[in-house]
Amino acid sequence: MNDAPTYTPPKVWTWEQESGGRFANINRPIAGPTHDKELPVGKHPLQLHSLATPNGVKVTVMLEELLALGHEGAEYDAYMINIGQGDQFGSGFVDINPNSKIPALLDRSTKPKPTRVFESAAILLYLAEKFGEFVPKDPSLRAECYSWLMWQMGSAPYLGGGFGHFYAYAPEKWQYPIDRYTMEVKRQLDVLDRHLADNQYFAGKEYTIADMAIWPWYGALVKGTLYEAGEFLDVQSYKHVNRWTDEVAEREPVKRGRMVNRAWGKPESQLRERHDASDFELRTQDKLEPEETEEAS
Ligand SMILES: N[C@@H](CCC(=O)N[C@@H](CS)C(=O)NCC(=O)O)C(=O)O
Repeated sequence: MNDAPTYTPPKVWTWEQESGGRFANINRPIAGPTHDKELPVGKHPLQLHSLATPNGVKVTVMLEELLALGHEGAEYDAYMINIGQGDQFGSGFVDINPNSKIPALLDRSTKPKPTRVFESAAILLYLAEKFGEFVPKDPSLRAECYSWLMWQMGSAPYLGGGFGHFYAYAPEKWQYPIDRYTMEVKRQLDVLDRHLADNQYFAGKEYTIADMAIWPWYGALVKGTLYEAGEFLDVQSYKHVNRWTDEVAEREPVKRGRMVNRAWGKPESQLRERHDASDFELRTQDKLEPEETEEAS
């Protein structure tokens, strides 16, 4: 056990100071907008307001997968919400997601009024239903797909809010929460590994929205790109998760989807706003700001 000082909670908690650690500046105990800001509106029916974090990537991969299948109605404008600067608390964004978190989608094609969708799994299900894709037709396989989709939504907060927070973002390293969440995340990886030992994808032979939801989180984790925790978690030992991660990563729509609303990494991997399929060729950051790219290299 560690010897961190213990804390006696007061009778009633009050918000007196930032709790410390990375991202502390965007944490608040109240909801609602902090400032007035309209959202931009593009030319397509689907308007995505997001960022290329794992939750954001789920949706851009789905949209690129739908477009790759020829669904023209899935064309979309993707605008960037900079969560580090508090864009998620602007009034226009809060109107489409009262929970102030990316991703959020506005479908302007619906009558009599546009449809807002927030929570990444709700967006995946909305798009799957709208276009009739990426959810198995067979009821048992569909149940399997939904089960893994909801598994991801329930499990990732332990990975991000628990393990990631205490291992990478908290102001100090405390053994108790790191042990607690490392144990849980390794258990989760073992759950995935055992399932993928006997299944190509989460719902069997068919690639579905369950894979799209799990891949940006657990795929990044086993490749060591999340929280720089690859060695600590011994991610290479989860062989089947690694096999599946590599297979999904090879898909062209996945390669495109992960670039959208990305504002970090190699300039050629960043398509900060997407309005057209040609943007992947013409509007990545190396093309928009070639001088910055030269300085960075
Ligand atoms: N359950 C939500 C989680 C969304 C979420 O946590 N988004 C993060 C980025 S990955 C965010 O917007 N954070 C900003 C904040 O907490 O203020 C979903 O799956 O859509």
